[in-house]
Parts: sequence; structure tokens; C-alpha cells
Amino acid sequence: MGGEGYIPLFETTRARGTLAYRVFASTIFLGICMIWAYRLSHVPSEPEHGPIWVWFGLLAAELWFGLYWVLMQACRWRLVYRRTFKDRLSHRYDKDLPGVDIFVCTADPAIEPPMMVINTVLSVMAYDYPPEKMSVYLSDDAGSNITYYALLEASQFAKHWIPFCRRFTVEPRSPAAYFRSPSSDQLSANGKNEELSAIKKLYEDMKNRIETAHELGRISEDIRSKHKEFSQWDSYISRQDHNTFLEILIDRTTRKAVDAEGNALSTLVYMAREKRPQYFHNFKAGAMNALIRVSSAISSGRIILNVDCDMYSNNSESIRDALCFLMDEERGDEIAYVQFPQNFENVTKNEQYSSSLRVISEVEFHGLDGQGGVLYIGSGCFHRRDTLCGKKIGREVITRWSENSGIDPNGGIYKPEELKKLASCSYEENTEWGREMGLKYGCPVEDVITGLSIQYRGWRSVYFNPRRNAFLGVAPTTLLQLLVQHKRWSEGDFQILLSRYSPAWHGLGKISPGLIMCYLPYCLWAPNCLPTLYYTIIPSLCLLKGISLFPEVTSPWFIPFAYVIFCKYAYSLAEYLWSGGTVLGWWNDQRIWLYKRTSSYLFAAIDTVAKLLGFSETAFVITSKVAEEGVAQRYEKEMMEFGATSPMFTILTTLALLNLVCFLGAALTGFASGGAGFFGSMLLQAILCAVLILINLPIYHGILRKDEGKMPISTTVASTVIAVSACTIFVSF
Ligand SMILES: *[C@@H]1O[C@H](CO)[C@@H](O)[C@H](O)[C@H]1NC(C)=O
Ligand SMILES: CC(=O)N[C@H]1CO[C@H](CO)[C@@H](O)[C@@H]1O
Repeated sequence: MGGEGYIPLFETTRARGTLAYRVFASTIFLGICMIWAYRLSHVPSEPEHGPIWVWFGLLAAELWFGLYWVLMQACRWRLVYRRTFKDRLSHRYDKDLPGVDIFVCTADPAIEPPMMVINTVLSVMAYDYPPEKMSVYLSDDAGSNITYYALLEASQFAKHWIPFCRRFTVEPRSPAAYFRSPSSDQLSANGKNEELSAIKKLYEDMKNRIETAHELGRISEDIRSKHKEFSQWDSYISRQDHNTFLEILIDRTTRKAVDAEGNALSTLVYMAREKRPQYFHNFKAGAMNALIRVSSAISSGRIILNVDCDMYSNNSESIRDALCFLMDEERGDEIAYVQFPQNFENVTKNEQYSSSLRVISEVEFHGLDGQGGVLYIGSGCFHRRDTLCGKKIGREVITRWSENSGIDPNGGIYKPEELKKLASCSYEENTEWGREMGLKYGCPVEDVITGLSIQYRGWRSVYFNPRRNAFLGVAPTTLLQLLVQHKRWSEGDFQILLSRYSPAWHGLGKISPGLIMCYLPYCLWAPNCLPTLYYTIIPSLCLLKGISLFPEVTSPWFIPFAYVIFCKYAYSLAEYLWSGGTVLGWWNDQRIWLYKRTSSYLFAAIDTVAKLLGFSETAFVITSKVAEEGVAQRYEKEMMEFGATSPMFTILTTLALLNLVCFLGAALTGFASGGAGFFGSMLLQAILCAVLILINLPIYHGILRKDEGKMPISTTVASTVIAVSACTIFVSF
């Protein structure tokens, strides 16, 4: 292994311009220090500068922002990019490729329609990989017989779809995505129209049958009589109360597992683990752990890929890409998992909800990779089965890929009843599952905490971001969905910080200090709400009252403020554009940044504290993947969607109105008292307030709009009352 004549399977390159960036960042840091110095040296003594706590509050907020900015630099300090050599892999290992088990998780047929789920399943079944070494598992946490029926239909359709993919090297291999992509037009232009229409017809027929069943909400007698396994559902009580349903739809150990052309097909398994009201189900982590056990008895692939049911594979070669890292003779043995970015199909040009997480996937994750390993983000990730099950890094893990190519020698010798036990509620009692084994329980971001604990055991991880997206999913299409999603993420990350896996006090000596710094900004998302709220409220109120909080334009202390603000935003714009966004997209990103901090993060922080004090339980809210007609239209038009009452909207509207009142009030007083002098001493504050108004334009628009997605009247009224009273109270004291 390795040594002489070793030719790597992947290559790592450093980003260029790192030195220039570091110098630039250092000058910003200098500016930040000067801002701190200004705050400390100019503590006001006369009472006309307002109460002293205002000043110290600003100092605290600026200290926080400055230190947070320093932490953020760790993810930009050493960016690395990866490239794979799949031809070398095929050349060296073609006969010895390991078994790969693919887990697809779904949780609710109403939110994640069965057609979407099976398109994802079909796209991964069609990977360019030896089918006898690949097994696909669908975990259905709703235990829905409709989803099972859809998968049954998909297993029949796969017999035609996979040979079709192979014959015409179809890309992408999700049928729905392929039929709407230009490459299918290409095929018909090449005179293969007949084949294309034939497969399209099969697909449409299947789609009709599934959607009919979905709408009816039940399976017809006709189908039930043909497929005895539906009788399993006779005992179904509710989503929270049912037996294990487990069915091997395609079993590669039997001779029936062949496609229409007689080639082998990969194994396909449906699993709905047992659910009982008296056992907590642990959300997706619980499903994943049941899948790990069930698959270990069926196929026991050495590599596990997990994808969310809305993330179809857009590249049939991704398994080989991932194996280039895991099987590299020299460095592969220290890599626990290979994470691909989550990319989204549904983003509009200027991404008004900024849901593509552009900067995170194009910049920050490359930085984490450079510091020792990216986060595990729950979808599009290839794991070693061993590490997921708690194995420490060490000599004995050196994997001999050639022996027993990952297929369990006992594969295929399983009794259905034994298998079902593995997915039962009581199986995990008094075991290490959810702690040392499998994914961790008790955290809303089970993926991140699991990835972190793997890194604590000495492993590193790799981030692979190929130009052609490997996985494509559906992004949230309303503001509320986005805010709820971020509440869960920030709450989970904050809980990690306070848990016994905290990077802050548990990470030292286990992972590099650079990586600790990279994790911290994510873990500190939630507490960010306080300084942000302070900065969006207090300076504006002080503007209204005529209290100056920032240096005058003529003062030399003005320079560090101007420099830091200008450089930070100019750089952030450049970074966003460089990541492939638009200028308007960046502006929208700034708005969402503010909205997340003042609403999602605030509720996340409150809930985390409440949970620490023993008040509430976590509730895992999945964000909807289907959009109603009007919502979808407004989404396409990039019009912000409110339309629901939510305390989050009340806060956002209150802040928007408060700043408007302050600015208008201050403008009136300013003109009354002679204008120029007033604004000269208040310039930064006035700019801050004006920018907050500009960024909130969609909210004012939402208040005035008439369509379904407008801001609810009750929210507007409540917010107006709160904003006006806050201004009145502050001014009169
Ligand atoms: C998805 O794959 C197709 C090729 O099949 C490619 O043309 C397209 O650019 C990919 N999509 C994205 C968003 O990368
Ligand atoms: C929810 C939503 O907007 N879904 C759309 C996502 O994009 C595909 C095609 O790109 C549309 O068909 C969906 O309606």
C-alpha cells in the first residue's frame, strides 16, 4: 500500500490569494480594535448622552460582533478544493468495489409526495455502479401504505428505466428531472423518439396510478389482492402506532432480481420501523439507526450513502467520486465521510429567501475542509459503516477492500421476523444506539452532532463540491418555512455548544483549534439574536431622541467605523458574486440574514434556555416540499410571502415599523432644529436607520398588498401598537 509509485485517487489544491486575504482581514481586525477603543475611551459622562447602559450595551454588541467576525475568519483562512480521478479507481479496483447501501428517508406523504420520493429512489438505483454491490433502502417514518405502493410501482418501472439509462447514458437519472431537462429533447432529436415516448408513457401511467392512490388515500382492492403484503397494514393504527413494515421488493439473491434486459438489479427494501406512543421515536436519527441495523443483516455494505427524499442524484458517478477519497491508499484510511453540498433546483434568480446557502457551500465549507473536516449535514453524505457505528480511528481499521468486497457472506440468509425485530421500538433499550452507536439522539441537528463526534474520534472528513451538482433538492418557498428551518438548525447547533460534545470545551485536543473556531460561528447562531436586536432597536430610538452614539463625521474616530463597514460589506458582496450570485441576490441575503437573527435565532435561543430549565420538548418540524398555486406564483415573482400569523412575523414587522417611526420622527426634529448640524453628529445612526428601512421594504409592501400572501392585519395592528409604544416610552424617559 502507498509508498513507491503511488498515484493518488484524489488531489487537493489550496485556494489562491490566501495571503492577500489574510492581510486584508488583518486591517479589518485593526479597525475593529479601534472601534472597541473608541467605545471604551468615550464613555459619556453628561446626562444628555442618555443613560449609561445604552453605551455599554453598544460596547457589548460590538465586542460580540468583533469576536464573531474573528471566529468567522477561521472558515476563510485556508480554503481547499478537491478533484477526483475516477479512471484510476476503475482501473485499480474495478473487481473489488465495496458494497454501498443507500438510505433514503421520508417522513410525511403529505409534505413529501410519493412521486418525489420514488424519483429520488430511482435516481440512486440508476447509479453507475455494479448493481449486485448496491442496495437501496427507503425508510418511511409515516408507515404509509401509499408510499409503499409507490415504491412497489417504482420497482417495476426500474426494470425498464435502468436499462434505458444505461443504453442512452441518460443524465440526470431521476425520471421527472430527465423528462423536463434539455437532454431528453436531445435524445428525441437524435431519432430515438420511439424509445423515449415508450419510457415516458410507462412513467406517466405509473404516475397516474400513484397519484390516484395518493388522492384517494387508500389502495384499491384489486392491488391489495395481487400483493399480499398489503395485509400487513391491517394492523395499522396511526402514524405513531404501528408494527414494523418491512419488505424486500427486489432481492438480488434471487433470480427474479433482473431488469427487462436480464441484467442484475440492486436490492430494494422498504422499511417503516415500529412506532409506539410509549417509545420516543427520535425523528430521523431513529430511522437512520434502524436502517443501519436492518441493512447490516441484508446487504451490510461497507459504505453508506444517505440522502433526503427530496434530493435526487444529478450525477450517476457520485459513488465513484466518493470512493476516490475513501479508497485512496495513502490518505483514505483517515477519512470517515465525504460530504457533498446540498444544492437546490427551485431557487429563483435573486433568491429572495437566500435558501441556496451559497456562501456556506461555496466558501465556508471549503474552509472547514481545509481545517480538518466539514460538518455532516444529513444528506448527500457517504459514510463508512464502521465509523457510523462508533469505530475509533486506528491501525486496525486499515480496510482491505479486496477481501470480501463488502457483501456479507451470509447475505440473503435472513428471516423476515428476525429482520423486523431489528426495527422494533424495544430493540434499542439498554444499548449504545443513539449514544456511541449510530446517529446521536436528543439534538435537533442529529447530523451535525454525529459528524462532530466522529471527528472527535480522530477521523477527518472531506468536502467534495464538483462543478456539476451531485444532489439536487427543493428549497423552502416561503419566508415562514425558511425561518422555521433556521430555528431548528440554530437551536440544534446552540444545543451542541451546551452539550457534552461542545466544541468549545470538549473539542480542545481532539480536533484542531482551527476547526473548533470553524464550528463556533454555527453553534453561536442563536445567541447572535441579542446583539442584533440591540443594534436594530437602540440606535434608532436614540436617533429619535437626539442622542448621538457614534463619532461625528469630522472626528478621526469616524474612520475605523467607515473602514470596517465599507470593507466588510464590499468583501461580502464580492464573495457572494464570486459564489455565483447576483447583486440583488446579495441584498436579499443581507435581509434574510437580519430576519433569521431577529426571529428564528431569538426563538431558538428562548427554546434552548427553556429546555435547559426543563420546560419544553423539541418538536421536529419538517418544512413543506409542496407549494400551493398562488404561493408558487409569488415565489417565481420573488414576492415575499407572509400570509400567516406567526410571532416571528410580529417581531419582524415591529422592527420595521419602529425604524420607520424613528427615522421619520428624527427627520422632523432634524429639520426643525436646523438640519445639517443635527445630521452631522448623527450621520452613522441615520444611515443605519435608513438602511434598516430600505432592507425592510418587502414588509411595508406586505402590509399594503392585497393578495393572499400579504401581512395579516392582526400582525400589522399588533406591531404598530408595540412599535409606537416603544418609541413613546423611550422618548419620554
Ligand atoms: C445536473 O446534471 C446535468 C447533466 O445531467 C447538468 O447539465 C446540470 O448542469 C446539472 N445541474 C446542476 C445544477 O449542476
Ligand atoms: C415548490 C415548487 O416551487 N416546486 C417547483 C420546483 O421546480 C420544479 C421545476 O424546476 C417545478 O416543477 C416545481 O413546481
